[in-house]
Amino acid sequence: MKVTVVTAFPEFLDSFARTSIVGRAVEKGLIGVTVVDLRDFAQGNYRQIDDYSFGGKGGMTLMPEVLERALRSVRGERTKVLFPTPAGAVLTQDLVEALAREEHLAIFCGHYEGLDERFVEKYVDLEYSIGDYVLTGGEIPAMTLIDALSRLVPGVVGKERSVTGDSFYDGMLDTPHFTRPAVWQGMEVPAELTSGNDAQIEKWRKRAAAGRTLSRRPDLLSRANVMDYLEDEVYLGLSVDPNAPGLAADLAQIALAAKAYGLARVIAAPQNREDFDALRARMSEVPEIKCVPSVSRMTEWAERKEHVPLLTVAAEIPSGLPWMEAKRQMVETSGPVLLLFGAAPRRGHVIAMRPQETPGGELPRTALISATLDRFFGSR
Ligand code: 6GU
Repeated sequence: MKVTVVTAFPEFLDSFARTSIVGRAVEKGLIGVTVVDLRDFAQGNYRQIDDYSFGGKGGMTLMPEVLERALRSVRGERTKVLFPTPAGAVLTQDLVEALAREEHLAIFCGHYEGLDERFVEKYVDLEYSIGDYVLTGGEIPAMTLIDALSRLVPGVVGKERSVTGDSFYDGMLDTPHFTRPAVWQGMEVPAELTSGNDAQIEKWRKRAAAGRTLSRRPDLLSRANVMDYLEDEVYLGLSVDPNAPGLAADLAQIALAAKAYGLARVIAAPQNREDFDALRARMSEVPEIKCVPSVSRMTEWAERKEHVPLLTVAAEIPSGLPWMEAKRQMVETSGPVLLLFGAAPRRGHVIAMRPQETPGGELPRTALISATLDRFFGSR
């Protein structure tokens, strides 16, 4: 991966490209960073690169012909041209990951009021912002992007774990970190972390990450895959009509989807207890699905397996919560989860979830269940 930064303040980036982790990555040839002085492409005695903005209040704008000459000198076959500006699309980890797949990025740093819009229109592929505040120029946003890109290049950051375990992995915030001493100014490191028990440590970290995300950045939750942040297994429950056409084939598909999203088991119960034998007979070809006589037996079965009370998220309840709120409550609560379609148990801890609406009419159940699983356990 190669990055070229075109700037009127090259010395600002020079030390950055030579320092710390990015500097080491450049030195090792893992990432190429070239800094180009925009003034080298200026003409005339004054080496002018900017001029007053038309209709502005005295602000300056970088001139299109200077920018174009710089671009001609740095542009390769597959160069993506970037312009950092507070008016751009906000830079997210997703966008960084997409840009990391590019061969060559050329970042044009604006100053003063920015770049002439005609240059932007003709040559810029992406305008990005690093947040909702205004900086004096694009150099810091250029360094921000290079830093974020460099840690995705294999070999730049030590252990793979420190990349994937970080904030925004699976869309959740990072867990808090502690080091020695175990007690500092009367404050103790959480006992779980010093326990030496790997399972307990992992559980604490996941809970801490989930708690932080819920309280600080609930907006991240809609896109996050929350599977790893739940304490126990997730079961998929279905209340079915044993006489429905195509039932065995549909349930076999649902079982595949459940497995793909990391759920523990699919359990089916007939709508009427008397139909249990009929259900069992029809489902004999789909052994991966557990059949039980009723929804309450379904919850009992899972609770006996998990040794703790179950949280049931009952989908398809018209008076229920929007899925996002159901997801939030699911992460907030601990214990195993039953995601139940078509019924709600009468006892236990139940979160009722509204049926998903689709604008063009109803989805077949197999598709609806896959779509729901993706909202909870899909990777971004
Ligand atoms: Cl990309 N540029 C400037 N000048 N200010 C910003 C920014 C970019 N992102 C946030 N503020």
